Amino acid sequence: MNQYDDCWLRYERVGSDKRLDSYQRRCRHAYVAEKSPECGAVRDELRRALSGLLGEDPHFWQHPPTTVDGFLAIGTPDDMAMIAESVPGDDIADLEDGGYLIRSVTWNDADCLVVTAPTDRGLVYGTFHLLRLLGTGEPIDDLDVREEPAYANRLLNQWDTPFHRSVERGYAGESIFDWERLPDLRSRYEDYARLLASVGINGIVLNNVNTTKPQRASANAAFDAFEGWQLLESRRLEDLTGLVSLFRRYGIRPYLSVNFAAPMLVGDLDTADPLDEDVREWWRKKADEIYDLVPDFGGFLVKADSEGQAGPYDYDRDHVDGANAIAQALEPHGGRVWWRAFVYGSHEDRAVQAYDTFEPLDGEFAENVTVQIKNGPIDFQPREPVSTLFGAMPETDLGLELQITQEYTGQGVHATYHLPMWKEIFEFDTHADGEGTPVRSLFRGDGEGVVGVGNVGEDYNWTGHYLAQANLYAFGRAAWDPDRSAEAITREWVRLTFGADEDVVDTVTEILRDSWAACIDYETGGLGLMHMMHNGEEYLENHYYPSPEEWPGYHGASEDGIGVDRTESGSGYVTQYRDPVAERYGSVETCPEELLLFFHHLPWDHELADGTTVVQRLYDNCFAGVEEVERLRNLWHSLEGRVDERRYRHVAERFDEQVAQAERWQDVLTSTVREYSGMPDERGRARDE
Ligand code: BDP
Repeated sequence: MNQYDDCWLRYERVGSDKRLDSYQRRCRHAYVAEKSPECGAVRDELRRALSGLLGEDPHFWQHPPTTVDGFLAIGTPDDMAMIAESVPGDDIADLEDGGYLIRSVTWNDADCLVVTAPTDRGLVYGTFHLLRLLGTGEPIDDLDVREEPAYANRLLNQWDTPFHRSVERGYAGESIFDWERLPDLRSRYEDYARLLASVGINGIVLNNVNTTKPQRASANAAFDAFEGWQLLESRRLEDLTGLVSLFRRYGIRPYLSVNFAAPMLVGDLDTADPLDEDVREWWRKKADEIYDLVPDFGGFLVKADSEGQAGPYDYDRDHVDGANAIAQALEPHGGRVWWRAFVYGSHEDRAVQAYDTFEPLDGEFAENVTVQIKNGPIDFQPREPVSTLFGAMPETDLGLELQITQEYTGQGVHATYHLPMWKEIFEFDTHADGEGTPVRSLFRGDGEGVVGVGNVGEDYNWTGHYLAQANLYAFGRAAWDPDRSAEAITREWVRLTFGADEDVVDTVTEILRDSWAACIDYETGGLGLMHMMHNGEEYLENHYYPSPEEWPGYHGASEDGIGVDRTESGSGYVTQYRDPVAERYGSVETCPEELLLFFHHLPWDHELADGTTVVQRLYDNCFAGVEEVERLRNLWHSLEGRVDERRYRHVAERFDEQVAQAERWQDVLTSTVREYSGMPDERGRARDE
């Protein structure tokens, strides 16, 4: 990685002399345990990082040095007596896997730092935490940090389309994985593992959830190229072993997306019926084969019965039958099935589907099945209400699926920061266990966790847009600790990425903070409408341009009003929430304005709390969204000369495109509103006024 493209792992020379002094004293000499692959990764990272931060290479010792003023010791208490003597074993004994402790200690009169953990993976996270402190100029002379992850599973779903070097919904160039050349490894794989581990991600699903060509016809070449099912072939599995051992060094377990019909596609059975004994046997043998090659394999991710992918419905079975048949094969090896709740069905209102399918199955899934649920009931829209399934399946392990990549939020062009959205989701009170059961309090079991659909590709800057790096960073940090404030996570990212200049930190933090709300305004009008993006044949333009006329069912606009009736007398979606949430959303008076038209179909002249009509608020929000993007662009312009030219230009050019695109949305949405309602913007701003 070069100095612009190493994201938040830049390790620039420490600016303050005072800090440099203390960092050098405690970190220039290092005594790191040797035994495991993870310890090798720790040493490599220290070598890279400390030479950058301190301006000199660290000196590694084979024993605790006695002739220096201070040193850094990294290992488990079993690895080294010095650590066992300086940190009482009880202090770390009950830390969760991945947890660690960083402490400033005096040992033999030397000023030391200890990074210790019960597991080697914890040492990797502890090291990255320490390097984050050095990278953000924090004091380290009096450290007593004790950290553990909130969720056991923090997974990245890489929607890589094997053998085609493409990434579904990837806006950062080709895929970084070159499957044809495996087992050859590229240095970029290791850098990717470093980026993921540095924010606490502990598992990666290496390929796209779409593993075969959809059964429905598609004129779109990109959709015809799904061959991910082949990764279960023996020769492909053998090729994987090098790649996964590289991720192993960073504590990251590998997973594969598999096709439900694999026994037919990869094997030679003539059915994939989950209750067929040959099918179950096929999965068992396949699992045995995988675990022989990859003992720490995490398991399978399955997309079944949606968008043309095979599933249990093909055999008149349900999702419990489907998931459990595969899970029984992984169970003896400690592997897990992540079974997606993204399922199609017969409902006219898609929002109703997931709950309707899965809630009745609660308690029937095998112990090693996790039901992976998208944050909202539709599909990664700029803003959705939280899925009704959260908190509704207490007897089932659940995973929360978030989208890091910006499929519906401006793709590789717009600066749209997803952390404020994720915070809203985490904080949402499901009332599952009475008041005070926020989404973030769920997923705490060993088989549960948080999953992000990735945004990394072959582009030199990894994420297509420099500011989109923040989404990857924030995903990992929030999945580690959903209680940490958005402000703190964001400022940390900006400091590590753009340096210590406080004006830059304040400005970029403000841009990121306000970017999501702007996107909601110009892409939806801010009252809960969604899914109005073009869905054409040009793959990359898919879900980018405005096209409300393609989606009458989602905006529900007619002469008499706008919005979709999801109340009890409408599609009934709202009744899937618990009270008082169902009551709050179900009544026009109490439904929050930002979701009003998601739940209700209202007359154009319906008055909102402040007396403004629905139609006028839509106009106002669409225009406000554009103004806001212009303000954010100006903020970025104020950084000219303070951010290096390369990154400054890149972001400035994208902002120009974003403003143009926001205007386009504003034009299309306001003229749609105007056409249906016949009511002009009372401030006379619409294009054809
Ligand atoms: C939709 C995407 C599509 C994915 C699908 C999924 O447009 O590319 O395959 O979700 O999550 O958002 O399976």
